[in-house]
Amino acid sequence: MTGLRSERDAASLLEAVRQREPLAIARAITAIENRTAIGTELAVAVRGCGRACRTVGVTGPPGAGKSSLINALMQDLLTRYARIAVITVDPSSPISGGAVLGDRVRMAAHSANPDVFIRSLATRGHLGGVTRTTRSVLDLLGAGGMELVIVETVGTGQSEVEVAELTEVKVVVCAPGLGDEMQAIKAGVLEIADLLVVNKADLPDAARTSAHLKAMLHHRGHDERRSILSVSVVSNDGVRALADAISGRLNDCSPQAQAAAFQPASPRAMLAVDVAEAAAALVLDASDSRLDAIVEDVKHGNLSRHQGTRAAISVLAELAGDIQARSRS
Ligand SMILES: Nc1nc2c(ncn2[C@@H]2O[C@H](COP(=O)(O)OP(=O)(O)OP(=O)(O)O)[C@@H](O)[C@H]2O)c(=O)[nH]1
Ligand SMILES: [Mg+2]
Repeated sequence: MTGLRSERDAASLLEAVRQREPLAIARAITAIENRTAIGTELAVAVRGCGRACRTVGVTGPPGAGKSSLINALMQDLLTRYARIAVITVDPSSPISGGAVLGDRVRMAAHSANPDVFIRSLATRGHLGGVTRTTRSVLDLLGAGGMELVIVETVGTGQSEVEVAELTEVKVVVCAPGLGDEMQAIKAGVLEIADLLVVNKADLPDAARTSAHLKAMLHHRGHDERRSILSVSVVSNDGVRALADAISGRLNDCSPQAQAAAFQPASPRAMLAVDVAEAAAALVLDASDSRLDAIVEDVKHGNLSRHQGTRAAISVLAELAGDIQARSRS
């Protein structure tokens, strides 16, 4: 272990991340997820490092076969990218128990490979928090020397689109036999797709699913000739073609597009991220009896989390005023 004296020490943890130690990377991600003081410090220190790695988003309805597909693509992708990380983000559930276990099992074939890092993010489902945490984790993985990061998102809502926007190439996976799976591909998800995949092509209904998807593209005014890739993890058909398509898309990405994947949508969004980080640091570090009281009230249910947040913002505003007044005198 290089210089990892204590997991409490952000500088030594960052050094170990830069030495590509998997344990240090895992610990640093936990700190970022839990928004501890060290996590906040790390997030600031690695900001922008995500530009060092290429990024692919894999998204689609639950059970479409996203994890199985990533597992099947891995061997091929490892010939092109020396170190690969897979992170699973489930914005819809606070604790993604079953899905996480399933993903682990499906990617078990690669979990012993030192060049593959697999991690599920237990996002807390805060507004904007999913995106911010994922962005910081991508930065951290960049600092840890990953060449490719694959982000799997479960769910079909707006936060999924936001997470996908952090990646350069977006793959949308669907499959037959998911009931009303097309309904699950809500507006926005289809629009962001660079590559559309119908997985489980070995199932009899796969052709109908492809036709349905094509009709839906047409209905929404998309170029219906946009290719839909048919893949089966079971028979391995189309897996190589999908790996080629992903690498091809990544190679086509201009450096500007790559950098844009790491830019918040607007300067105001950037300010929002910075304010949230500064506020989080203050809440964690300030010794203030009013903040302590709010924490207790939320803990005991006297205030809802929302009310607690509003109350904390008022206290932070007063604290910020005090700091300003002191710097003026
Ligand atoms: N027949 C068939 N089954 C598949 C194929 N790919 C995956 N499956 C099965 O589909 C189920 C779901 O696969 P997952 O890889 O967990 O799907 P997922 O999209 O990652 O699921 P969540 O992470 O829970 O949203 C599993 O039982 C897989 O074995 C395929 O190509 N053909
Ligand atoms: Mg999965």
